[in-house]
Amino acid sequence: MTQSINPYASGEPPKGPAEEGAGSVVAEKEALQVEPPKLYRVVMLNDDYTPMEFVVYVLQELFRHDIETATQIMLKIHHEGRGVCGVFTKDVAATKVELVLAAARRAGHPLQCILETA
Ligand code: TYC
Repeated sequence: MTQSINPYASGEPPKGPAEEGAGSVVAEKEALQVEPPKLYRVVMLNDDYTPMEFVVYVLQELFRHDIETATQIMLKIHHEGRGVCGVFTKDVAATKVELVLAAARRAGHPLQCILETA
């Protein structure tokens, strides 16, 4: 006898509705309560030494802001002491902070950047 690869082809005649439920597990139609992921702000801090151009470059390259938005954010940080670069899930936000700090260190600038819960 040849074996069928169709798992539903048991060779038995199809079961009626009454027979079908017997002994089987029924998945309850319960709405799964999936919480939205927590979000984190990447906040950049002002200092007296990092060149404005470097901050604008970082905001463009690492946060994908266009040059106008990057310049506005940089000026806000410069005038107000801090500014939000973007809002992300935890891992993404932590990676962005690491990338900013690494780029600043490599370039010899004291630029600081922190994570905040959004
Ligand atoms: N205050 C810096 C300057 O005058 C510019 C600057 C802006 C530095 C934003 C850091 O996050 C910063 N060169």
